[in-house]
Order: sequence, then structure tokens, then C-alpha cells
Amino acid sequence: MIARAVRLRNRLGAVALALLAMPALAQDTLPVAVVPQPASVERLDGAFVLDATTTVAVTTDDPEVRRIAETWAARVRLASALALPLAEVDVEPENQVVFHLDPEAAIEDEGYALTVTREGVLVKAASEAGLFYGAQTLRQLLPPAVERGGALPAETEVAWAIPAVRIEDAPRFGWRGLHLDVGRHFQPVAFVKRYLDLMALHKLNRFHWHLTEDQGWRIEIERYPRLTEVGAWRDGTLVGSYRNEPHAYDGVRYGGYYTQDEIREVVAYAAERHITVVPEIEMPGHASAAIAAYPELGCSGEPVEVVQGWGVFEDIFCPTEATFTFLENVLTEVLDLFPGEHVHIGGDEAPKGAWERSAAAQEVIRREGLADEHELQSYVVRRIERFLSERGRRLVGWDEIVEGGLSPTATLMYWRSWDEAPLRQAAAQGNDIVMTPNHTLYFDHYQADPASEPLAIGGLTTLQDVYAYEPVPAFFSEGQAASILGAQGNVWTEYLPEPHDVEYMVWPRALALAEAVWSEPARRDWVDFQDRLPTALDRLRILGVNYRPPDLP
Ligand code: TNX
Repeated sequence: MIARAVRLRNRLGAVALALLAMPALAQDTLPVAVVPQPASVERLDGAFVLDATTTVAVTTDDPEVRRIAETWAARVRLASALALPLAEVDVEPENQVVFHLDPEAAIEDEGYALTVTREGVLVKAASEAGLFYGAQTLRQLLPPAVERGGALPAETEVAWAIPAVRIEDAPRFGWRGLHLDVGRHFQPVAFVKRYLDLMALHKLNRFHWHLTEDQGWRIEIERYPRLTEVGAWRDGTLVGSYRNEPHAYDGVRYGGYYTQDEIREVVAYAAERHITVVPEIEMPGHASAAIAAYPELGCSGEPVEVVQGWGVFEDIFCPTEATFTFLENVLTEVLDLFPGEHVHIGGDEAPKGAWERSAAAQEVIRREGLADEHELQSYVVRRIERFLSERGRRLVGWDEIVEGGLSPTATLMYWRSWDEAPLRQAAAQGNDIVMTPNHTLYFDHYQADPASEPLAIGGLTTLQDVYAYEPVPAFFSEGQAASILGAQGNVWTEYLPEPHDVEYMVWPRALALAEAVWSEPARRDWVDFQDRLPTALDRLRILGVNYRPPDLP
């Protein structure tokens, strides 16, 4: 009798336990699909479920901390229609999401610690940037529906559950970049902001804005209005591939530029997302549009057109005193607009023919005792570098700036992956280096067989190629490795006229890039990345991003 009762009680107990366990089990299988992969992730039991009484709190008066918490909450409110009011910190946290800035905490700069239990969430960091990244991770731990633009009736069933987890995280590199060429094709401010949103969600923090090109000058300079009146517009654009001869042009006037107010707006928008904007003003090459506006900046003095096709062009800035005055005046306005430390001055693909033929350029070579046109290029870079460093800024240039002598304080952006010499030279000299190798980090390259892809410049760089990228070259010593600031994906837009074309090339390759620059090698695993990818792509899909569906097994 007693035995039966015990058995029955055990059975009932088992049933009750099973009932209790059911949701818990479901909760234990909630995906932890964070991209980039955090330094450590420890799964705990259960989940924290946001509901009508959940509150959000901050532990300081710091307005930036409040903004980070408020921005996170605003996104969840929009998607869920939950109230999530900002409240006082609970003494015993219960049903609360707490953002805690503690400058004394033993957490690296940009790092954070995130604890989710059944009772609540604690995001803790020693810096505002770290707290911001903790908030991005917390956003990614929610169901992807958190990215939607409103609580849709049909989807009110979403359980706003966050898997219980303990995460400790910090980035491997400080320069986690994405570039955008707006010279070949102008991209509107609204799109640039969206680009920044997506960067921030994946913890990328340098936006390299390529603002001047042969095919268009895109930044208003008050002192030189013709740069945008003339230089921002071309009379047509090459149709189809540059490789198809003869070249045909569409004859449609094309252009656009950013006013200084718009630039300030973008820089502020980026700063709110802990992104530094690195402006690029190209010199001495890729300058046809500026020379079209002011022909005296070129060596021939002849009229020049804003270029309609793609490639490398002969019209480069002539290194006269008048040109230096122009460049310094332009940079003075640029420095006012962009507070970041690094300023990119291009330096790539500057054919020397015009300087060889120019009496003025030859005179500078004689006056300065330079050996040749390559040393003249180096002279231009050094003068501009001096101008920048006197104003507390650092010069960044493409790897051609090694030609004719590399200044020890310049930052080298390495792109010509077919030639290691500039990289070795910079490493030997101890220059700072940002890795953007053409073979792996050029997001204008094809992602699969060109026959099945939209027209692109060439190359082939798959998602897996980007994922496998290691920013520190194998031949670097440990000391030299420290000079690698990080890496960056470059997005040249010769064949990307519209925002949706750019998105197709950038995503999901930028997810792989984000992991290559944020996560330690031991935390990177292609198979595991593929497991997390569907959730990451679901977020992009809900955000309306035109990503390229990856070819996965
Ligand atoms: C080389 S990368 C360039 C760009 C082109 C790009 C196309 C670099 C510094 N210069 O001007 O758009 O190739 O992939």
C-alpha cells in the first residue's frame, strides 16, 4: 500500500518535474549565436524572459551610459511593445536589465562582462565603448525579431527570452574597419547611416570614408566651391565591364556630394555608435575631379574632365606651392569636420608621367635634391604628414607611400597583396599597419562563379576565404605583430551604383571580417560560425539588408 503510494507520488512528481522542465528544456536550447564570437561564453540554466514588468536601470548619471541603455530598450520596445521603463536599480535585482559602468572594474577597454540569469541581466564594463558592445551582444541574444520595426499582431507570440549565460569579452584588435568608396558611385546619407548601424551591431569601429576620386569629389569645401559645383558631377558613366572594349558611356549626368552639415551629422551618428570616421582625401593621384574643378592643380594646366570610366589616370596633383596651399586649406576644413586621430591621404596609384613631363615638378626635384619622381611622391606625403602632425593628427596612406622612403610615423594601409615588400619594410621600421589585402578583404570581388553573379570588378573572395583571414602575417615577429592595428574590408563601387548593390557585396562577408578582427584565433571556428550564421542572417533579413545568401553545405 505504502509502496504503491510512494510509486504514485514519484510518478506524479516526475510528471510535475517534467512539466516544469519542459519550458526550461526549451529555454536551454535557445541559441547563443553572437557574431563576432565573444572571448568566453558559459551557458547557464534557463533563460531570462522579458515581460510587462521588466525594468531597465543604469548605475550612474553618465549620460552616455543612459543613452546606451535607452537605445537598447528603445529597440526592444519597438519590436515587442513591452514597456521596459527606466527605473531605479533594484537592491536585489529581480526582473531587471542593469547597465553598470565601473571604471575600476578589471575589464579591458572596449570589453564587457554580461551575465544573464533567470532573475535578470547585468551588463558591466569599465568604459562606455565596452558597455556599448555589451548592449550589442545583449541585442543579439534576443530573438532576431527584435530587429523588426514594430510589434506585428501575427508575431505577438514571440517569447522575449534571453538565454542564461555568462559572457566575458574584449576585442583582439583596435582597428576593426569597413571602407566605402563614394567617389565612383555616390551613396546617400541615409544609406551611410544604415551602414554604420550594421557595423556597430557587429562591433566594427572604423568607417573609412573614401571621399574623393577621379570620378567625383564628394565633400563640400567652403573655400573651394568648384570642387563640388564642378568636381562632383560627370557627364556619363562607363556601361558594363571595363574589360569590354570598346568602352561605351551612358551619357547621363551623374553626381552628388555631402554638405558639411551632412558630414557633421554622419560623424556624430558614427560617434554615438562608437565608430570613428576616417576621411580619405586622395593625393597626389585619383585627383582628376579636383583638377577638373581647378585646372591649375594639375601639371599641364589643360582642362580635364571628371572621369567617366574606371582605372588609373594620368592627371595627378602637381607638387607646386600653390597645390600645397590648396591641399592644406582643404585639410584644414577636413580636420574641423573629423575629430578622429587618423586622416587618410590616399597615396595609391599615382602614375608619374605627368611629373616627368612637368618643368614645375622637375624643379621641385632639383630644389629638394630628390633622386626621382618616387622621392617626389614621398616628399609630398612627408610635407602633408608634417602639416597633420602639427595639428595632432596621424597620416594614413595606401602602401605606395613606402615608395621613395616611408616616414616612420605614418600608418600604412596594406592592400597590394601580390607584393609583400611594403609590408616587410613597414614592419622592419615599426610603422603602424592596417591590413586590407586585396586578395581577401576586397569586398568588390566576386563571391562565387561570375556566371551566376552580378557584374563585379573581378577576383573571387568567398565567405570562407574572409572567415579564414588572419590579420598578423605569418612572418611577423611578436614585436612586429603589435604594429598591426587591425584590418578592414574595402568596398570600391565602380560596379556598385546603388545601396542594395553595396549591401549584396558587403554582407555576409563583413560578418566574417568582424570575427577576424574581434575574436581571438582560438575562438574562431568555421563550422561553429556556420552554426551561428542563420541567426545572424535572420537579423539582417529582418533589417531588410540585401545580403548575398551564402553557399553553405
Ligand atoms: C585599387 S585599393 C584601388 C582602387 C580601385 C580598386 C578596385 C586602392 C588603394 N586603389 O582605386 O577602386 O583597386 O578593386
